[in-house]
Amino acid sequence: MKIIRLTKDVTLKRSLAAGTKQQQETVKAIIEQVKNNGDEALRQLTERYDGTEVRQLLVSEEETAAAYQSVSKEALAIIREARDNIRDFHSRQVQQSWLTTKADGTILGQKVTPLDAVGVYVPGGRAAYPSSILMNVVPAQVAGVERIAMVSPPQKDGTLSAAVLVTARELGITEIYKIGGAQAIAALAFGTETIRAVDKIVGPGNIYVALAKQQVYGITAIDMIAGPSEIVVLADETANPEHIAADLLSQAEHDPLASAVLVTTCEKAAEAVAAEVVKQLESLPKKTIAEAAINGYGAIYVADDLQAAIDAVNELAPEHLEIVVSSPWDILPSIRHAGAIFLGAYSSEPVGDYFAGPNHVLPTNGTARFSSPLNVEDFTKKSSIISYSKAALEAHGEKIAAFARLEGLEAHARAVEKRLGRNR
Ligand code: HSO
Ligand code: ZN
Repeated sequence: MKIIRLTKDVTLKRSLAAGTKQQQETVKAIIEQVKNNGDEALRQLTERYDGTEVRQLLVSEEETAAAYQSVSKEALAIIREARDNIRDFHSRQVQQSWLTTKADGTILGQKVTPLDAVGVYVPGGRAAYPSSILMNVVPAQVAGVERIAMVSPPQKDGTLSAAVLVTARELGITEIYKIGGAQAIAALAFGTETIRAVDKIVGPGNIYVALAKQQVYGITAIDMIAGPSEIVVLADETANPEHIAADLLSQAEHDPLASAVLVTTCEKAAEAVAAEVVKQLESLPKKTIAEAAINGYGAIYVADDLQAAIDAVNELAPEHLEIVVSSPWDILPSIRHAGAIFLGAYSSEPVGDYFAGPNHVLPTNGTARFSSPLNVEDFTKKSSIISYSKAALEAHGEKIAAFARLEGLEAHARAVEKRLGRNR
């Protein structure tokens, strides 16, 4: 791993997948096809891109029940415990509607309403992470979303993976369609004969899914488009190099474009972690991916002091930040930009990926400067409540009418004045 002395103007690299013109065009054509031909287009596109014929798009009760045979009791218990932790954490995010009243009888407020219908995209193959299903579905359920439809591309034999079906069932999701790619996004956005349109689409996917989400945005809402995983570890001389290296590799194994960065005040720690990374890479099943990430966007920065290290972290605005220094809680107030912050020697990043409760769908690509983890609020919207009494309108109506005339909007002014007994 490159060891770099941190200077003021160091720019911390990151990656962003944009999609080629050709990919954009392909996605556009797929969306058109689904819009025009509905279910039939879905079947044709599934045959072309997933190499399988799917007559029945909706997963049957029997398929889900059968999936339980391939998931061990132990795995099921872990999924359930993680689900409960995630539910518990997210229930603290629920926002209440509120009303406030003034002496003149004015009532103002905010009404929180869950979205009616949400679509959750679950990628196929090895990236069909049960943990991501929990992270995308639980906040929607806690928000009170009534209809949650899941889509996932079928495997070559026309089925979905057992882990996906079981996780969905453990969440009480019964509306699952065997479709993926841009065509699934189009179906959720525009609806087909069998699939009703949703109000928001969430969940990770490949570049075609990301582009499709961008193209249907406005017809439906979408979540943020996730970039490759990122981890920054802020460490001093007290950190265990073996542990730090392992944590860096945990995100490196996600994607050759992932970024794994150590910012440290200790030169010796930098060297020890670099050596450990090389050593630990050797035995990793995903060595090729992790190695590409480490050599690509991986780096170790050595800072002159803790403040310089903190500045670098804020500059990076990482998806995940681990603070592994002697007093991590003292640093916390200085951290302004990070999706999830892990404090102390035992808060390894995967604790948050799977189990602790906070969401693992986090802002990437520096968007932690202005975005938050996926949360319950993402599945609600608000309506403002305004109720004026006669006394309130009489007290303030003239000013409102005057403001309207300031804007040259006479009809606005008259609407208010009519109620003040002034007819023009
Ligand atoms: N660390 C990933 C989420 C994940 N990890 C899923 C394991 N499974 C988000 O950057
Ligand atoms: Zn992860």
